Amino acid sequence: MEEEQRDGLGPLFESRRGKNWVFHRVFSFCVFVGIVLVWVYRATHVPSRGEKGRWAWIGLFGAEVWFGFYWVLTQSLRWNPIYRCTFKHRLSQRFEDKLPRVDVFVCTADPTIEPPVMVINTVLSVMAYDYPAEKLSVYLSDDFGSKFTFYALLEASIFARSWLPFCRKFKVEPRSPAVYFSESSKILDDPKTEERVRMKKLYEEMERKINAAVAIGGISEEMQKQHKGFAEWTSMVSSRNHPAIVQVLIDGRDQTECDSGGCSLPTLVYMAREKRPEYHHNFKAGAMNALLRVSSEISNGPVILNVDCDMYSNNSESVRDALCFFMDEEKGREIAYVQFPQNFDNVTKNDLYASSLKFISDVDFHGMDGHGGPLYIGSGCFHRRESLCGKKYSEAYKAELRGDRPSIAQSNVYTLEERAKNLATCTYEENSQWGKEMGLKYGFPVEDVITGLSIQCKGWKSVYYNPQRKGFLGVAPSTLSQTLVQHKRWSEGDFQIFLSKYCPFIYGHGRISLGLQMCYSTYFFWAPNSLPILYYAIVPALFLFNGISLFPSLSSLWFISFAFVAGASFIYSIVECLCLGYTLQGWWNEQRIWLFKRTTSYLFALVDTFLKLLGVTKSAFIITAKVVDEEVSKRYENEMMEFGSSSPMFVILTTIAMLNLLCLAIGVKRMVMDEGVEILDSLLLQILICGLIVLINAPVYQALFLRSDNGRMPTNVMFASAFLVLIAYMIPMV
Ligand SMILES: *C1O[C@H](CO)[C@@H](O)[C@H](O)[C@H]1NC(C)=O
Ligand SMILES: *[C@@H]1O[C@H](CO)[C@@H](O)[C@H](O)[C@H]1NC(C)=O
Repeated sequence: MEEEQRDGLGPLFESRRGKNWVFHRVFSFCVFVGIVLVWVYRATHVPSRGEKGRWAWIGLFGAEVWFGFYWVLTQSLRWNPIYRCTFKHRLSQRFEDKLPRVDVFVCTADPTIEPPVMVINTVLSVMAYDYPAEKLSVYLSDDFGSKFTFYALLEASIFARSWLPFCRKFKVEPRSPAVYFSESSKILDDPKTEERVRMKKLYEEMERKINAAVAIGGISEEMQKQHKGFAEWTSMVSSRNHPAIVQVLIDGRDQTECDSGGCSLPTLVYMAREKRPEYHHNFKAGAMNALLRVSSEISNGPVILNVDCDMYSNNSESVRDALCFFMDEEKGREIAYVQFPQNFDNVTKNDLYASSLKFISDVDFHGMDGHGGPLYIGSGCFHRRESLCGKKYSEAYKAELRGDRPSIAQSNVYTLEERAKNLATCTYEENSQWGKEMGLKYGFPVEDVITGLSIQCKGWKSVYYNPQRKGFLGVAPSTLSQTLVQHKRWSEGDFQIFLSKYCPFIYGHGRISLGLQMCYSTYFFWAPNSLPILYYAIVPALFLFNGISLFPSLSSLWFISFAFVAGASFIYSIVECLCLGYTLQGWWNEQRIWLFKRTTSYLFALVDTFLKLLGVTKSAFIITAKVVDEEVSKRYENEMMEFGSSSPMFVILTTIAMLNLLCLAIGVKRMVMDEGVEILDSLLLQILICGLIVLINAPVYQALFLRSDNGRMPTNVMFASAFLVLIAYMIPMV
């Protein structure tokens, strides 16, 4: 007992430094020496004027200077990793009756891409947090203004009355009913679990009703009579043109509202902010800001959790975890947000599209945490309301997570809804600081990253919490084009930030540490990374074809510096991947997607950014689809790469693959025939580079020549690439 009391006095969280940092620094130093030697070699061996390959050489030098520079930046991510753990029992001991209110924001934008059933599963999983219900409020922002999403949420509000007590009684985990019932099929066979079977039936009945309504495209009159909210959907309402809709589906203040176990329920609110064609809606940032205002009127929780509609909570204690950071007496007050990693529950065994983002979540973000805190990545993130609303950090700041309930909260639901609607209109933000100094920032495709950066620049810290058992699980892209398009959007948004006045080296100068500025830049430079990689993937091959050497020969001592830098990086990445729990095949897939992203997504992002700067095109926000057809998902589960559409990105991939294959085969054959084997000595590195690219592209050749299913490479892509390869051969070798 005594010990427990003493234990209750300790900090609410602890930070631990990574173990291998000394080794890593020594290793980095050695690689750096290797890189410098490569530079020296390039600078001292430029072919003289008139000699073939002079310009190609200078280009390679440029690429290698860039790689070296970028490599230095990435070292910041591994320099000082920090790992966190929390003590939830101390939180309960000290604060159980003083816990702050928490508002959860779930955002959805399109019911065809994000089906209502998926959305309400996420909503139910967060409603079921192990947290006092009267202090929990859940808001769904529906940017499509879909009647079906509203209907689904209404059904969920009814289902929650049985689901929440059920979760408490059986300590259900995870608390997304769809996931729970799909995973625990075995438990359900147990005859003792009658109640679970009943619950499952109830869930399936709800799911059926919602899907049926969506399928026939209408909601029965009878159903519509059940709730006044349906009256909002007059014939004038369309997804792009409708007034603000705010409906409080469960009013948590109402003592008579309780679940089947007699306990109170969390507040549940549906919001579709006003949309008018003549007003720009600012995508998700606009929705979040409307939520910030609407929630301030209804519950005004000082802590906000933001999740995407496909990211269900996989741990009912995550709120308490996050509060351990905010409420720690000593270090809590400077923390503005607690970011959880984005994890996914539908990644295949070998992570075909490298969509688990393991490096980002298991390496990079721990590194950033050591420099002042991770990025805000738009989902699975707990915020202090004040900092999200633009408050600067100051030493004098008292970290009390009180936040009064809005006085209006005394009034009846109808008044509340009307007040809230006025906060979600198109004109509300005119001439205000919203989108600039308040709330999420407008004008950037990655509104979350820029908002996180500006919060950190206001003096706040952030924390990365990556527990063993993941807090949030979402749906990863499950086709190649989805993956590439998603990365195009990210890299484009990040690069735009770099070019704007928020460039971390300028805006962040003196506000955040140099290490953190470097960490941010590693993401912001994704797009420009494409050019040197593309150069490396094309030029050595073409010169190999013509028998011109651009690298030191095997007999030269300089060879060692190239071999060391490449070899050491490869081995390091294999070991790191295996430590992170990848399979060897998974590592190889990661390398492939690494190359694919750089030659397509990032290139397109770069081009689009410049077109936008020149005013040729405008931004658009593409949501990655969360559903694909059955045949496609079968191929995904079998780890068969999905091509199948005539995307210009695939033309580039195919061109690079074919070019390297032909150069390697024809070039090597011709040289050996004409000049004997000795010449290969001077071309060895080029052959290795080409060979590696060929190996990595194995699935592309397969899709081109061997497959007959619908996921193979379309014929027109093949012809377009063949044409491009021909053109490439006509480039004079200078
Ligand atoms: C992942 O999710 C997609 C989309 O819902 C689905 O098609 C695919 O089968 C899932 N894959 C796995 C391995 O669960
Ligand atoms: C999700 O939660 C369950 C427990 O409910 C756990 O067994 C599982 O490992 C978690 N998933 C991940 C990816 O951590």
